[in-house]
Amino acid sequence: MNYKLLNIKTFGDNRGKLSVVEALRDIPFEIKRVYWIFDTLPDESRGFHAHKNMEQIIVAMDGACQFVLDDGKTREQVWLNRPDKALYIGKNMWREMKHFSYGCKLMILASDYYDEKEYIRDYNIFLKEVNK
Ligand code: T46
Repeated sequence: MNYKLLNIKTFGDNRGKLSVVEALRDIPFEIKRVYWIFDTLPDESRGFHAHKNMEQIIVAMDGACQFVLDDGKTREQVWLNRPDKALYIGKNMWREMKHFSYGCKLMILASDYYDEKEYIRDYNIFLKEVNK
C-alpha cells in the first residue's frame, strides 16, 4: 500500500502548538500546489479517484474524516483527526473520503499542478491500470 501516516514535527508551549513540514525534508516531494477542503457534511463523500503520478500530504486541520485507501488488491481505512498527523498518499492509490465531521477542514500539499487528465475516476479503469 503506497500510503503512510506521518507524525508532524510539533512544538508546544503555554502559547499553544506549532507544526511544520519542509519540502524534501519531512515530505518526499517539492510542493507545487496547496488546496483545502472545508464546509464538508457527514453524509457527503468525496474522492473516488486515483492519481497516476501525483503524491499528496493531507492534514485534518480541524475535525475528522475517514480515508479509504485501495491499491487494487487491499482496501484499508485511516482516520485523520489531528493537525499533528499527516497522511501521505503516493501514486496509483484509489481514495475515498467519508464520515466528515461538521466543520472538518483538510489541507492538502500536492507534488504537482492540477491536471484533470492525471486523475483516474473510474474504479474499473483503476483496477485495470494497477493490475496489468
Ligand atoms: C484528492 C482529494 C484528497 C481544481 O480546479 N483545482 C484543484 O487543484 C483541485 C484539487 C480541484 N479542482 C476542481 C476540480 C473539481 O471541479 O475542484 C472541483 C472539486 O474537485 P474534486 O471533485 O476532485 O474534489 P475531491 O475532494 O473529490 O478530491 C480532491 C482532489 O481533487 C484530489 O486530488 O486527492 O481531494
